[in-house]
Amino acid sequence: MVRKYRIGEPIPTDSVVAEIEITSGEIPFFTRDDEKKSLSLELGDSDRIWGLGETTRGMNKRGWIYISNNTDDPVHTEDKKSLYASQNFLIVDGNDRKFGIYVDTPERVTFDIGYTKASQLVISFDDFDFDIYVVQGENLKDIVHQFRKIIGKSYVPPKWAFGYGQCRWSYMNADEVREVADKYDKAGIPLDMIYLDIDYMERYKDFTVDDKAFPDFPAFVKEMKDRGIHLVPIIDAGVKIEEGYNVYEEGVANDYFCKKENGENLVAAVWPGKVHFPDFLDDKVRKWFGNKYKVLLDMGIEGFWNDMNEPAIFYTEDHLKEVFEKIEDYKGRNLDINSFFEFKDLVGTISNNPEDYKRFYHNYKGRKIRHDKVHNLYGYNMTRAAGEAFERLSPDKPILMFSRSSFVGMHRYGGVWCGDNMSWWSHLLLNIQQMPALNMCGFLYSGADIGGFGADTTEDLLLRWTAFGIFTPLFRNHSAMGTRRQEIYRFEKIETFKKLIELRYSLLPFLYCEFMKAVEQDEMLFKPLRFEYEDERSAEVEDQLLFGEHLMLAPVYKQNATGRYVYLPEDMKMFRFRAYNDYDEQELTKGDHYVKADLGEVLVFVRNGFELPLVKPALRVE
Ligand code: MIG
Repeated sequence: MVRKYRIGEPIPTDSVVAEIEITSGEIPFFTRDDEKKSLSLELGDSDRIWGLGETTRGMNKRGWIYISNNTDDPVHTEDKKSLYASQNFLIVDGNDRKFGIYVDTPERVTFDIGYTKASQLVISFDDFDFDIYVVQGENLKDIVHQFRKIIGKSYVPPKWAFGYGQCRWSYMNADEVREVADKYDKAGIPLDMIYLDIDYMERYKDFTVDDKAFPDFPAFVKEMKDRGIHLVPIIDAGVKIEEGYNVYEEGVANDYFCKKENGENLVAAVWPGKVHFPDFLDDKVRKWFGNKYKVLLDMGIEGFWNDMNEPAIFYTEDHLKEVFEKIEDYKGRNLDINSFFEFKDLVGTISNNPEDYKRFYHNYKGRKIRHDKVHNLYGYNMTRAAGEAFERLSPDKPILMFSRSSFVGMHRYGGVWCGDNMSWWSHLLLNIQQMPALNMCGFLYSGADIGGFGADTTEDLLLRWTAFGIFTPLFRNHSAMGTRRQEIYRFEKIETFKKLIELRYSLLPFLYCEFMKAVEQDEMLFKPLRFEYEDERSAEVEDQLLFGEHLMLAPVYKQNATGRYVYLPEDMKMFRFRAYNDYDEQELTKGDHYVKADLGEVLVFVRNGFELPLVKPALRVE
C-alpha cells in the first residue's frame, strides 16, 4: 500500500506515474519540524536502512549522511555525500516495523542516517516543498515492488546490449576501433559493442562526426555491424557555441538554451570549450534535442551514452571573469597565508561551483525556475529527451541508452553507469554494493566501469572485476585517457579472460530471463541477502548478493586472495566455474565456509535445487 502526503508546493518531477490521491493529516512515523525544514524518525538499535540508489558506502546506509545533489565528482571515496544521482527512496527495516519512503522533490535533500545522532534519521530540505510516499508491504521485497509499481516499468535495452563492451577514452580514429575489433576476433573473445568517447566528434560537437578520423562514418558503422559489433557513441549535455553549427544555431534561434536572469544564454565551458546548455526541462526543447539523435541513427547507430549531464561545468564565462578580476587584485600583493589560500580556492573551486547553478533558469511546465531548484532533474530530462525520441524514431527497434546523471523516473528511459570510479579494489566492492540499491529505484540496466575508470588497473583486479561483471546487465570495460590501457587482450592471462567472457555468453539466456522477469514484475535483479532471509547474520552480509530468484554471488574483491569466507543462509549447491564447460560442484550446508576461488574462478551458489541453464557461448549475442 502506498500513501502520498504533500508538504508545501513541490515542483513536480514526473518520477511517479501512478495517480495517487494525497492523504491529509500527519506523515506517519516521522516528526515534522517546519522551522528546521526537516522530518525525523527515532531509530531502534537494530534498524537498518536500505536504498538511496547510486551512493557511496555500504548497503545498509546507516551511519552516514547523504545529500541528493547530482555532482560530477570523479573521486568516489567514503567521505563523499553526493555522486551523480538523486534516488530518494529508502526502506526502514526494523524488527517491529518495515516501510519505505520516497521523497519526491527535485530540491536538495539531506538524509542524515544516524550520523549526527546514531538513534535518529533526519531528512532535511532546502525548501520545504515535497511529496512523500509512504510504502508499506508484506516484507522488504514487497515494499520495493509496491514502490516500483508506482514509478513505472524499467527500461529494456536491445538484447545485444547484454553482450560485452569495450570502451576507452578515447579511440581516436576508425583504425583504432578496427584494431580493437580485430584483436578480440583474433583471440576469439566475444564482443558486441565498442564505445566511442568524445573524440569521435568534430571538436566535441554533439551529433557530428570528425570525418578525418572517421571518414565515411555510415560505411564504417556498417562495416562493424556486418561483423556483429555495435558502435555506441557518447553524447554530452553542452552544445558548442560555433557559428554555422546547426544545433547551436537552431538552439539560439528558437530560444532552446538555458538563460541567465538578464535573458542572455548562459555561457559555460566543458569539452567543446564554450557551450550553451539545452533546457531539457522544456517539452519542446526535449523534442528538438531528442530528434537530433536521428542524425546518428540514420548513420546506422543503435545505441548511445549520455554524459556530463549533472550538468558538469568546467567554468562559466561570468564566474571566470570575476576570478580574473580578483586575481588582478592579488597581483603584486604580498600573499600572506590567508590570502594565498583564498587565492587558491578562488581558482580551485571554479568547476561545478554551486553558485554557478544559481545563475541560470529553466522553462519548466510553464514556469521560469532557477536551475539550482531543479538541478537534480537535468540529466534525467536529457535522457528522457532521447528516450521519448526513440519511441517516435525507432518504435520497433529498441535503442541502447544509458546515462551518467539520473533521478528516479529516468529508469523508464534508460539505464545508468556508475560514472568515474577508480581502478581500486574498494570500488569493485562499491560496485557490488551499489547494484541492489540501484535496482530498488528501478535502475535495472546498470553497471560500473569494469576494471575501473581512473588510475591504473592491474591484471588481477580486472580479472576479479570481470568475474563479477558477468552478472551485471551493463558489462563494459572502460578506462580514462592517460591511465594504463585495459583492453583484456593486452594482458598475459588472455585465455582466462576469454573464459570469463564466454561464461557470460553461456549464461546469457538465463541472465536475460532474470532481467526481464525483474522488469515485468517490478522486482530487483540484485538483492541483499536480507531481502530473502530473516536471520540476523544475513542482514549484515554486504559482500554477497542474491541474483534473480535462484542464485547467490560471492565475488572475490581483495588483492592476492585465493578464496574467501562465504555465508550461506541455507543449504546451497556451489559451482566453481573456470569456464562454462569446466567447473566443480559441491553441496554446502547453511553457515560459514571458507571457499577457494583462484583468479579466473567464479563462485555461483544455487538455491533450492534449481538447475542452472548454460548454453554454448557464441562470439555475439545474436
Ligand atoms: O570529464 O568523455 O564519466 O566515462 O570517458 C570527463 C570523457 C568526461 C566522463 C565520463 C567518462 C568519459 C569522460 N567523461
